[in-house]
Amino acid sequence: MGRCAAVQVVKIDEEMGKCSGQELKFFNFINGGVAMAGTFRFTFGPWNIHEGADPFGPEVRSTISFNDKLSLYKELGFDGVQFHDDDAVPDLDSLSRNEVIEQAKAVRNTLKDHGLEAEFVAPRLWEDPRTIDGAYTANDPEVRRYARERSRLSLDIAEALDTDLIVLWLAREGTYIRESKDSKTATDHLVEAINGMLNANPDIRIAIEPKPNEPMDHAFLPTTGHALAIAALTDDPDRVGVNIESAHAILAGMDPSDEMGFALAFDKLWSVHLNDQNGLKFDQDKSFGSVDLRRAFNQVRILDRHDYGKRGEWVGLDVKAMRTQKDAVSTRHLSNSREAFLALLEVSRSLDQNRIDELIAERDYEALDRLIIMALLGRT
Ligand SMILES: [Mn+2]
Repeated sequence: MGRCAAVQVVKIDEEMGKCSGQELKFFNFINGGVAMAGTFRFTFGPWNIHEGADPFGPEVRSTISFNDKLSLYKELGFDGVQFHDDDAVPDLDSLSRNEVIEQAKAVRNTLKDHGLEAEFVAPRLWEDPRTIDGAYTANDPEVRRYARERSRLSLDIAEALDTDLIVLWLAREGTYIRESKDSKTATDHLVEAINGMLNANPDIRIAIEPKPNEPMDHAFLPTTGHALAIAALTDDPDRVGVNIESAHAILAGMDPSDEMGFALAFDKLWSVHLNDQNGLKFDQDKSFGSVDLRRAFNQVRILDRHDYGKRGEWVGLDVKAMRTQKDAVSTRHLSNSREAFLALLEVSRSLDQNRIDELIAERDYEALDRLIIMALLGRT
């Protein structure tokens, strides 16, 4: 946090040098228009550029090294990097705490060389064999202890990378069968784990990323409401918020923009994972807006209307390239998602709010519906 609006203005001037004509038109529009409202900075995690393996087939693209990925960020229009703990420090379980910190500091220098910043660090607690049946909520106390220790290393990595944000995607904190864990006890264990992090570092903030299922049948913190409610049970509720992923909200049967609005009302929306999802199936991480343009529009609109980004929050994309993409075009999902966000932002800001207010006052929602559809079709 703490990145002021003035810095963002400078950023946007830097950005303009490498913009398309259409984007320049957009920047001119906002610079001359709505009082410098919301200039957004974009981020993604290195896992968004990947080899294309899925549960039914092997890798189909060559591996791009972490450093080579970093050199792609700027040209794709991104200024920030999201990290799993082991994206920053591979094999951290086999290293001493000092070694972990040293390696993370080296990554921070590499980021600086690329003109990039770290947005957050997320402890990856779902791949180690010990965490097969959960990490913080495992029935085995030794596993829970491992999870808490690894999480504390994430705090060290975050500090070394110059970010105060930890994201918790609680992948295996749930059940395959109801009787295998007690949900009251599991909630207590989650609070205990979060308290361990809050008390280990007084500056760190924790953003829980809710998801209702996958890999588990049922997850213990499926929605934004659950995440904000558990914050209230912790030792420092002010330092526990959310990272809302569009697809996860859709999988929970929620509208992502409503989830975001709810978190914004609590001042707890500290990160987003924008993407899209085509109905109730496996988590797809499709490009932003690729399934439901109006749903994407409403996410952009709620973020922009309530000054998301003004206090340093990043617009995070969590999108997966289709397996069919060839190597040379395997990053298009990222630039396309960012472009969709900016185009939808332009649509949102071009709307005649007075006319919308009139239609709301008249309760003529058919006319409002048409106004939005025509705006999305570019027929205003
Ligand atoms: Mn996802």
